[in-house]
Amino acid sequence: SLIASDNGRVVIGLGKTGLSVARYFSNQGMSFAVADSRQIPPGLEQFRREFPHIKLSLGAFNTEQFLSATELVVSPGISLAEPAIAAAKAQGVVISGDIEWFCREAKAPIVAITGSNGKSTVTTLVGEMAAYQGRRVAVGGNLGTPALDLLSDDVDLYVVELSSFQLERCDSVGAEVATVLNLSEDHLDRHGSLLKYHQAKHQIFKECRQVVINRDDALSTPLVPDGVVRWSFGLGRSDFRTFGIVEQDGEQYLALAREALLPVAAMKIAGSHNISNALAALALGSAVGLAMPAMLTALCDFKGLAHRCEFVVEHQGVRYYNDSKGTNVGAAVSALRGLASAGKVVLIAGGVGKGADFTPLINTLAESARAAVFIGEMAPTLTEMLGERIPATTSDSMSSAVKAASTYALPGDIVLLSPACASFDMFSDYEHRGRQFSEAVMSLAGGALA
Ligand code: UMA
Ligand code: ADP
Repeated sequence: SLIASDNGRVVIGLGKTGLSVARYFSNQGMSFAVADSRQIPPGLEQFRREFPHIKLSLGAFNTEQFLSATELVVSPGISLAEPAIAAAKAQGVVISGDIEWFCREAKAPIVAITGSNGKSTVTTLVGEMAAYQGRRVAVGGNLGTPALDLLSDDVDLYVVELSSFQLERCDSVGAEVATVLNLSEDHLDRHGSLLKYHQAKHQIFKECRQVVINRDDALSTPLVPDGVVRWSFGLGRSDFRTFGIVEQDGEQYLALAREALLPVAAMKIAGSHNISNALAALALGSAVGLAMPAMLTALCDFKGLAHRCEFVVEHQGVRYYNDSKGTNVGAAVSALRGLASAGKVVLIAGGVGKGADFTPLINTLAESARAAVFIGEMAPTLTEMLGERIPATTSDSMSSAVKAASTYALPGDIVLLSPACASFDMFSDYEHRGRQFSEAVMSLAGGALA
């Protein structure tokens, strides 16, 4: 019947992903319906314009609709534990996501990148490397353009950043090369445990032809058959098919095996985590046949992405850095460590904690920082955990946090926003949070943001 065919496939979520899935199904001439638990989802207006005749259900999910479907294509922002979805899954309804469909359809090789931190940086870098080489590359996924919107016959290489939520609902990626850059706690509120989060991330290796392993993080090592080609990177010395660091005349170089490739100082991105990101990008690029000169030129030119340890301004001898994308404990710890060699840090942190253990952050703060300013939901917990080990205070807005931080900072110090938390208790997203920080800093410094 007409109703049954409408209900055959239900696209759940009408954000960026839902819209891209709708476009894809519609281009394929496939029938589908769409559901979103919100009354006014972000993609609503555009959906009504592009697909006036497709059935759309808004508000509380309808369990009957999901139970009678053949497949639910679930957006990453929605948990599979959502009762109506879990019930359908238990009844044998197929669960998939946009990445499953993307991987089935993509004709060109895929570079698939996940990890707790550094995904966007490495994805962008590999994309730039491929572009310098003259490849027709498409870059997106969890970063930027949704994967299905990248599909085109003109593309000869896909570079996609994949989140744990996208991977958890993808059966088989089939990448040319796949990597889990690193693994530390994140999103435990959704995945329940580090093990589940680890399992979701490792889905990226399903049916891949080559892997890139981080020698400094055992949790990045995949269980894959012997025939799969292995590359690796790490901050130690390197060997055959491995990227690492060598020292020559007192200077550090990025290296392949024992061969120095590029002085670390020639790159514009700083911090040991970014050296690691550069090596990962070299390994991924090599796996898909990019030539060294193109890759090294891209590494030299890359200025880093906004909101990732981004330099804002120097005011009264204090340098201000915006690391608003530092949204988990591992990221904030590596930002703190990465900048510690350049000066004492006053850290602004806090927000939505996502069920993480903040002990590593508190210990790093107590060991090396000048002071801390805590914001958002996690502020009371962080204040209590830190105790009297270094000076700390709480602020209820970004502008007062920046003011407080500037009072603690001495000439030569660094004020760093690296929240270790999600932003949605006080801001619409990490970019909004980063912009508010930069604006507050600039008004403190007596200038306006360019
Ligand atoms: N939502 C509902 N009801 C619904 C559907 C969604 O309440 O029926 C809510 C979700 O709970 C969530 C929000 O809407 O809070 C967005 O969910 P979505 O799945 O519709 O999001 P999209 O707009 O499709 O964006 C998603 C990714 N978002 C998430 O995974 C939360 C984007 O990554 C990604 O860029 C985009 O697809 C294109 O691939 C963002 C992100 O924060 C940047 N990712 C997380 C991260 O990087 O840590 C994983
Ligand atoms: P993701 O896309 O995984 O969130 P980004 O490249 O956007 O990663 O970087 C987010 C933040 O994570 C950075 O601002 C920095 O604080 C931290 N970071 C980046 N690369 C690494 C890394 N290799 N290891 C640990 N932390 C990192």
